Amino acid sequence: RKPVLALVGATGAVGGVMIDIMNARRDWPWGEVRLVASPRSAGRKMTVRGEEITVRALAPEVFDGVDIAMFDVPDEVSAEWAPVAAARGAVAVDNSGAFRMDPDVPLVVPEVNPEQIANRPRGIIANPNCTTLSMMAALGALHREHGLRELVVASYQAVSGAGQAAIDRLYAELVAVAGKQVGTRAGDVRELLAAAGLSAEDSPFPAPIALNVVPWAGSAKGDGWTSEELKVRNESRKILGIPDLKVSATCVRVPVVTTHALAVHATFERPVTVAGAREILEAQPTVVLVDDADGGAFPTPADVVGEDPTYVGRIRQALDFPNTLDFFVCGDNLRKGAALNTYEIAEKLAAELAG
Ligand code: 2RA
Repeated sequence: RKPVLALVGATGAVGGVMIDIMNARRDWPWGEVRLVASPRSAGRKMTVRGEEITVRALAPEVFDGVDIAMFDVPDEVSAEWAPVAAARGAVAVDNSGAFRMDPDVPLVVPEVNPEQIANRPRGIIANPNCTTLSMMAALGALHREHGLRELVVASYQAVSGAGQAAIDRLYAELVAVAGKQVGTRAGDVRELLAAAGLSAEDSPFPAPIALNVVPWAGSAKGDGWTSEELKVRNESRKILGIPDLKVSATCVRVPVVTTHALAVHATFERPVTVAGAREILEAQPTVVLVDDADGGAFPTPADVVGEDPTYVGRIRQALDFPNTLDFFVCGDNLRKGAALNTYEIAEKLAAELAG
């Protein structure tokens, strides 16, 4: 029989992108798709590949007969329910942060460490955080050839990574500043937001996000670090299989709705050339190279929204560091950064079941 796939969190933002991805997929290995959400959203009807499916409420029995259950839900929901799905015989592919650093849960990027899919004693596979994921296809390919030793990263993260409230806030702030001559005087963006009734206390961001950048993403983790910065460090080490990789990240929120960008400073065991890096990245099917800076060609988030591959450009050999490349990478945080990578893992599991 063909495998049964469940999508938990079907009515959420990433769930919606997941359904778009499923609708566009050429190969379709599934015998049945079940859509699952909180009891509040249960009963809604959603269309997957022309078939209207009624969303079921999350409960243990929805996993009976399910082979693969994809979770696009908050950490605490995954922490409770992914083990329930696994206990009922499904492999849970989880896009939350609940299991990523569990030594008994592989953290998988299919084009980097697909062999880890088989190593799942808890019946759970984790999907990386979108910030880390955005650079993994490129870094994994370069690491295979040159041996990555150190990684220094600055992120430029889209607000959709912080959820719908963050998207709504950016739109509201943009309306408040639209058409105004601001930015010449300290404090005037804050004054305009206050005048529009947008109080700082109600914002998901610790500073204005319109006409600004905010060097803070995620939650405080001590000694000045944020959760996003520590995820970049811990997850990069685990995915690439380099436990002692030296990593330092600064995660910044920018007024972009979708697509994370990262400035990457990657140091390898051996000297690397730009030409050599281009050859490696051109051979990596899930990377698109847009790299003719002198001709004005480089990736920007606006060009990458809705795209499956990650885009790389501005590749430079760092002038004072012979073993180091600098480059800029953009990845749609809701697609490869979340739904797509999860679905690609599910597809690999379906192929495994088909033998
Ligand atoms: C963010 N990486 O951008 C997170 C989303 N998981 O906030």
